[in-house]
Formats: sequence, structure tokens, C-alpha cells
Amino acid sequence: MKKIIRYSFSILLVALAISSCQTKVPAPAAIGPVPDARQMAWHEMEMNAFIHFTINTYTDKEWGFGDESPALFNPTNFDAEQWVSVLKDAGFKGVILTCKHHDGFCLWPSEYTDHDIAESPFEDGKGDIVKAVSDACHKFGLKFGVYMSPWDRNRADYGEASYVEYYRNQLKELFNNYGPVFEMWFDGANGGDGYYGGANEMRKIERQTYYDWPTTLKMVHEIQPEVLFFSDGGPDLRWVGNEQGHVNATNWNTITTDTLYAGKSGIEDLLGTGSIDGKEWCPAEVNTSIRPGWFYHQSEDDKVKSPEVLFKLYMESVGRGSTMLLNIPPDRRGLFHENDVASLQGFHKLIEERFGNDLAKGASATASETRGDAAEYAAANLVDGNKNTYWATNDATTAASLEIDLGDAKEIHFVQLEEYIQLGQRVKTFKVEAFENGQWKEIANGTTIGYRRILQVDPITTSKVKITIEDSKACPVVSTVSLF
Ligand code: FUL
Repeated sequence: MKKIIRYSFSILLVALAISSCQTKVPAPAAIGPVPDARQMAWHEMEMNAFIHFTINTYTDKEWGFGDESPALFNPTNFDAEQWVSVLKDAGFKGVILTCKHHDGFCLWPSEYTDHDIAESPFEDGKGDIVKAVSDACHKFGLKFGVYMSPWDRNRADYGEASYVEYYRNQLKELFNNYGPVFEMWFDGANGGDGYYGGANEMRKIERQTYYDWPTTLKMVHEIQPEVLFFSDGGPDLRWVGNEQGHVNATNWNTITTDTLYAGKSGIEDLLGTGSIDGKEWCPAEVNTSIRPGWFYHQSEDDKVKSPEVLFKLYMESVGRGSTMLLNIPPDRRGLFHENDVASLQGFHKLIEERFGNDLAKGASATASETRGDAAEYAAANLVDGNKNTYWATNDATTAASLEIDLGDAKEIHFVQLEEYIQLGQRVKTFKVEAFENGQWKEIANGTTIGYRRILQVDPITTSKVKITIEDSKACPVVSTVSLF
């Protein structure tokens, strides 16, 4: 009996010893604001399309005055499935449609106005472009988003309280009747001259207070809790401060939104960089157009951005940790023009050619330090092709280096890094070196990483690449190193 007790006791001791060896090293605590699940899903979309289509397409204008007759709106070959299938093939994940632009014409039959598609000859007044686009998105697996201009140059009561109610009623129509909406785009352009029901005058609104945004957003959230709100000042996504298609090379996803509002002057630079100590997670979205204008103009058919230019925009948006929102305006037929389609296809081909084969995947990766020396934070996680595993150091460390050994020499053109931003954005500065002729040579450096940072380097043939995180807000937490 004694023997049995002694035997069981030693088994217990061994079990305890094993379990104490296996005590999990705790993950780094999140630092600063972090993305919520909706924002994280948005980061992962990477490329979305904007679609500017309305009466302006038929008047050759960028901003309709508000007095345009709905009779002008008559696409002859409208095909939302052409738009969405082209976008899908080019790698886009979502679509944001101008359901109503500043001229006030509605692309859906609205109960609250006659200035809409129901009054147009299109499909004998029975057409609904919003529905067709939302259905096409559903069919092809893209997410659907809504642009609804707060500024309305058609409405007689624009500037009065009743207009805000009208605007909210229209949002209710869109959010109740057209399926899930991933993003709601609030345009900053506001006030000025317009038709205003025949008044033909100048109207100014108090930008900070007129729309009473908190009430509107709460109302929309009650209908669709998952929607993300975009505006100059968030709350969920911020404007990048320019319409040329680039975010600053130093790009913090954090910013303090409570002092920002659409039209506030002098905030463009801040929107382009964010702030390292911002109180909210509010990433920049980079919106720009494939043509000089937002709407289709035949005179711009030969000014469609080339695949190489689109690639550069990709590098300066997605490659700097933002999401790209590229506008493609359908033409008067109601189709994406052949030149735009060709350019999108060429752009997609460049992305595939340049980023299709990650040379670092499965390579050997080592680090100057690994959190708790634990396998779950090892450098191998950087090259395992899984965004949800990461390398991290101990809490006190804010500078560390990583080495990727490719085995054989390979030609490198791009270096791509990704932070595990679910635990906050951390890295402040880093450099990249390649081993050449028996020594390390700096080939690139940068500041922030965030969701993704891509650096183009002068092509170099090397078997080893070293990344040094020189400074970080807290211990670095990096999920991916890719080499192309
Ligand atoms: C601006 C608008 O005034 C342009 O027409 C366009 O819609 C662009 C995306 O936003 O503020």
C-alpha cells in the first residue's frame, strides 16, 4: 500500500513539474487604442471601389446645381454586374455607390422626393440602381457601401431643421431596404450656392452643429450596428486629407477625433499622418479616382490612370498601411468604359506579378530576442503565411532585430512588413539590410508599419535579409515579413 502511495505521489510531482514548464508566456498587453472587429475586417479588405454615377454623368458636370431634370438620367446599357465582376476580378472587396450626390438626385425610388430615378425614363421609372448594385455585390461576394451627400442643392429646405429630418428619412430607406451596408461615407463638401427649390442662392450652414451627427449616427447604428462611419473626423474611419491617393509614409491609425469635423480647416496634414498618441483607432482611407474627375466625362477617356500609376497609388495607400478607395465612374451607357476596364486588369496583373510569390514564406527566421523564449512568439511565425501568429519580444524591449535566411540567393524587389495591429500599432522606426559581399548593406528604412508596409528596394540578390526595429511604442509585435 505504502509503495502505491509513494508511486502515485511521484507521478503527481512529475505532472506538476511538466505543467510548470509549460506555463504559458502571457501575450503582450494591447497598447493604446486597438481596432474593433468591424475596423479589423475593413483593414483586411485592403482595396475598395468608389462608384460615382448620377445625373452628372449626363450633364458632363462634377457638381450638379440641383436643377437638373430627372428626364436626363437614361443609361442605355446599364449593367451593375459588369461593374462588380470587373472589380472582383481586379481584387476589390467592397463598393461604395453615390446613392445621392450634392445635386440631390436619388438613384433609388425615394418616398420622400420626386427628384429621383422614379421620375426618369430609365426602365420606365421602375429602375433602382441602388438595388441593382447591392444585388450584384451580394452575387459576387463584395460588400456594399453607401455615399449619401449631406449637402443637397436641390432641396428647398436645405439649411433648415426639416432637411435634416429628410436626410435621416432617406438614410432609413437605404439602411432598411438594401441589405447590409459595410460603410457609410459622409462627404465633407457642404453649403454654397445651389438651386434649392428655385431660390437659386448661396446657403451656409454651421458645419459643426447643423446636421447633429451624433443623433443621425445613433439612428443608423440602431438599424445596422455593423456599419462603419467615414468622415473627415471619423468616428470609425478618417479622410486622408487629400484626394490624390496617398497617405503619409508615417501613418498612425490612431488620432484624437473629438476635435475633428468635416470642413475644419488646416487638419489635412494631421489626417494624413494620424497621431502617435491619438485617443481613438480611426484609420485613414485613401480615396481617389481612376480619372481626373469623379464622374464620367468623355473628354477624359484618354486620361485614365495607367496600371503603373495605379500600382504607385497602391504602394502609397495599401503599402503604407491604409485602405484604398478607388473611384471608377460608369459612362453614359451605364458601363465601366473599356479603357478603365483595361487599366484595372493591367493593375491587377502587376499586383499578381510583383506580389504573387513570397520568397520569405517558409524561410528560416531568427530574432535577437523572443518573448519568454516561447515558441508561440518565435520568429518562425513571421514567415508561416498566417497573419494571426506573430513574433514578439519581452515587454521591456523596444528595439530588436530579425533575420530571414533564404538559403539560396534570390533577387529582392520589395520588402513587406505587417504588425499584429489587434494589439495596437507600435513600431516607430525600422531599417532593412541585405547581406551582400560578406556584409550587411542598408536597402530601406521606414517609420510606421501598421497593417502593412511595403518598401520598394533597388533590386538586390541576397540570401539573407535583416530587419531592425529601431524604436517602438512598446515591445514590437510583428505578424509577417514578406520578400518579393
Ligand atoms: C468630394 C465631393 O465634392 C466630390 O464630388 C466627390 O464626391 C469626392 C469623393 O468628395 O468632397
